[in-house]
Amino acid sequence: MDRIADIWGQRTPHDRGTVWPARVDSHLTDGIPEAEVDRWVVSACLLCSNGCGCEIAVKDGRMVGIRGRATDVINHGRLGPKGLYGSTPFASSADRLTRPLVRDGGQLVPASWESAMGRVVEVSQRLLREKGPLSHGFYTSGQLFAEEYYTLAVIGKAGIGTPHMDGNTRLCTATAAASMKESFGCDGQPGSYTDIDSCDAIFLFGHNMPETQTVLWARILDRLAGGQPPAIVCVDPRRTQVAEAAAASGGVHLAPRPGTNQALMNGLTRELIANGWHDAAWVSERTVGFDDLAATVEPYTPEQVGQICGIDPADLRRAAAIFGTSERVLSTVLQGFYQSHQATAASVAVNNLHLLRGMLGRPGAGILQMNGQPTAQNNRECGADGDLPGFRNWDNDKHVSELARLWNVDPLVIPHWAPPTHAMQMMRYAEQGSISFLWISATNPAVSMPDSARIRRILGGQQCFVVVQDLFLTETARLADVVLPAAGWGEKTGTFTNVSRTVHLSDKAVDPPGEAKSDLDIFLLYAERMGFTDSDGAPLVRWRTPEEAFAAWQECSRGRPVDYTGLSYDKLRGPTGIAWPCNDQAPDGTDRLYTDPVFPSDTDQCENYGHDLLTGGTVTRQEHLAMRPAGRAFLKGAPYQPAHEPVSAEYPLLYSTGRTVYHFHTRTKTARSAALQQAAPDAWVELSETDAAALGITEGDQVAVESPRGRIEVRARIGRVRPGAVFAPFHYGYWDLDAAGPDGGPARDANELTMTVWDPVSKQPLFKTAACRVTKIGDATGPAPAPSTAASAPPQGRPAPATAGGQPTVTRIVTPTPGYPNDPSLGTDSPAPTSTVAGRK
Ligand SMILES: Nc1nc2c(c(=O)[nH]1)N[C@H]1C(S)=C(S)[C@@H](COP(=O)(O)OP(=O)(O)OC[C@H]3O[C@@H](n4cnc5c(=O)[nH]c(N)nc54)[C@H](O)[C@@H]3O)O[C@H]1N2
Ligand SMILES: Nc1nc2c(c(=O)[nH]1)N[C@H]1C(S)=C(S)[C@@H](COP(=O)(O)OP(=O)(O)OC[C@H]3O[C@@H](n4cnc5c(=O)[nH]c(N)nc54)[C@H](O)[C@@H]3O)O[C@H]1N2
Ligand code: SF4
Ligand SMILES: [Mo]
Repeated sequence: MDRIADIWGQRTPHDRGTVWPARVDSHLTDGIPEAEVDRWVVSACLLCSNGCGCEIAVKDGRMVGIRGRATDVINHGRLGPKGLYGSTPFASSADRLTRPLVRDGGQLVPASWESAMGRVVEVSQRLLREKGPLSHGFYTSGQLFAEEYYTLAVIGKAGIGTPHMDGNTRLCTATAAASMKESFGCDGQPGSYTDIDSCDAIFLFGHNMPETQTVLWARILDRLAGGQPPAIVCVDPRRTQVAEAAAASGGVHLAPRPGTNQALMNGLTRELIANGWHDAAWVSERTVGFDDLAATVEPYTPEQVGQICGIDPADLRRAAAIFGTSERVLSTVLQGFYQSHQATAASVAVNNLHLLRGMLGRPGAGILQMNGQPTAQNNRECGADGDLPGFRNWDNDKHVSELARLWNVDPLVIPHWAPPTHAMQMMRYAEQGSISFLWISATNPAVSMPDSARIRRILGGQQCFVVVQDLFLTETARLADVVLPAAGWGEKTGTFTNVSRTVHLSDKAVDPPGEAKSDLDIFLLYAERMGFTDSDGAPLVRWRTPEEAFAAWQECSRGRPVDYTGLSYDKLRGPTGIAWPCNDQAPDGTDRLYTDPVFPSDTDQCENYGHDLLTGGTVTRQEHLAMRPAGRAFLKGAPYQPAHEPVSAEYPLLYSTGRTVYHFHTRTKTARSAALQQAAPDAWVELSETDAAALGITEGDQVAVESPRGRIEVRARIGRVRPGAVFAPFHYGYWDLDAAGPDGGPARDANELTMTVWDPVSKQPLFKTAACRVTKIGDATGPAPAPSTAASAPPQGRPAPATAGGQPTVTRIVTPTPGYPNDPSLGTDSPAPTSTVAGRK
């Protein structure tokens, strides 16, 4: 099979309430036959948050391919195009970083570890002496392993004592975490992928799952092809494959103007209440805040919402009826909400819909506040995103003392006098030079942060010493003072956790190139050279290996909702990943949370006390106590407000950005796979037919897209975005175009145009709302370089250039060995029969 052309692969239909059949996808590079593979090494795919269980093929000390694990609860053997074609080629790429680099006379020159780390430690110690801990900032990732985040968190919080630590998870799933903290008291995914197997309706809120979690979408496609298929409801301003499935399944496509989600959500909530579809008894027993929510949404009649969002009121009514009357509804939420205006309020509104109907904690009734990056969840758990490890509350002295005891340090060392500094604020401090030491690991902010020209100025300036730890000399690494070469996936061991709390182990398969070291070893080296100690003068960081780091993290998680104590590396080498909490009470893990349903909302248990969703104002401990949560969930609302940058005569179009199926972020891995790179070789912008006609633009024309912050020049795709809006992929920086970019030819990075604004609660920057104009600057020489297989395809009925060219992959439909968690004979697909009590019907 060519899995570039056939993104989701062969259908294996399954009926409502049955187990998703297994299908094993594999791909070996250069046509190597399976018999010639030396070893298969247990792992999970690291190219999105789906976390597909897999094995890495090793031959002659090289990673040469990948195959899915039939017995894994997440993917039942399947892999998507990125996993198949994009997982391994990066490793043997000729331009891997193999030695540290230091800046000398303006140039980055190779150096030994001794001298590179020596320089980092020298600057770090000097600044600690002269300016104290607040001079230090750490900006990390959603792509390292749990062991690495936990080590970094301990170094930052107990070694240095700085609150300036965050991850690119701020750009990614800070709102997922925030929405769960606001509604349930704590981060932790309520639902499970198994909910797909038994639901009657699936709502996808701002989530282009067919391109961004292709294997999860295959699970939905298989339900749609089986008996009693679910209705699909799509909330997205583009006609994505989700929207097409909505039309085909008797569901609805709501295409709101970008930036108006909150009005739409208020309309859905009002309809639910007005029609009496909520479960009044459950709501009064299990939640706090109904009356305020009902009053907040009252003005949002379908007609009013239709006006604000530019949708048909009848469609809103129909979507609400599907939510209100289906027996089991599953919702997923992602960047169309998290990166759009009023992000936390709109995502909390999805939780509200479920709470109003008591629609969680039982099979098919689930919420998936999605993640994007493969290990975003671990960063949130381990606290390298600024939060305290183990979902502890920085504002609760009891939680801080627990950590101080665990680490044997003075509680006063652990920063907890104010909320942790979020990434955008850290960049501001670095701009001003108050942060004068910034350590960036496994992220490429010169391309991926909003208003990227400003970010490049900050990182390239003299006011801040910048360390970058990466696999490649990225756009960001080029601006650094010291570059540290890291080992990547398959070259180191560690664990990570997917959207549905499922933990996988990824074993080391091959050695990293040259002198590259694992991120864990780099952090440990820094800790050792800095001489961090605990209160008794013993080394603060006492672990040396990934497994020892995992054990330390397990101890930290003990007794918290995110309990890892029942896991071990050996257990994780077994047939499948395992979902937390996993402990003495739930030794096989937990498929679904809140089956009882008791929420971690009590004042001394919760991860924070909550916020006003409109302003971001914090709820105090006293106010929280006064609400007497007693294990109940919170219903919280907010009125709709227009987005920050309205359209104008000068900038008449709404600008939004996002992804294509074939690339991962700034393409450091996927552009090094020939199949993926050829499928989407260059940037483009999608325009509606209406706007294109008005602007005199035809398919493939060269256009300038401009906002008050910048300009890009790309090809126009006459596409499937709603009139009045445009969509640009953000994957295309400059690393492979030395002559282009800010110093040379025209820019093409979507973030030249995005703005420095963030959600008041989650502090997630908004990549999906800004104003822009589009002008034709050159004639087409052919169609735009946009894939025609997914949402960037031309409108229906228009000719579509074929996107194809993947090397052959192999697919086998298999029956897993009896007894495995996804053995059809077990009837349900649950890794944790002991802890998935059916709960309330
Ligand atoms: N192929 C691929 N897969 C990936 C990734 C990748 O880079 N490439 N990255 C991973 C990561 S880190 C993430 S975070 C996820 C992201 O996954 P998604 O959130 O699914 O991807 P996006 O394309 O960012 O945005 C989703 C949709 O939001 C819509 N949208 C834009 N503005 C609005 C709005 O105001 N309201 C609504 N309702 N919708 C809007 C867009 O039209 C788009 O289709 O994907 C993960 N998977
Ligand atoms: N306009 C716009 N901008 C966006 C978004 C959007 O939708 N629109 N989405 C945002 C989102 S959701 C995300 S997640 C971010 C992603 O943005 P980035 O985090 O910048 O994306 P990546 O390109 O994945 O960068 C990861 C880097 O880590 C390196 N790396 C990979 N593995 C390892 C490892 O094991 N160790 C080390 N040290 N390095 C490693 C890679 O080479 C790469 O340079 O972009 C955000 N920016
Ligand atoms: S769905 Fe995500 S985790 Fe699974 S193979 Fe594709 S990129 Fe990898
Ligand atoms: Mo993300």
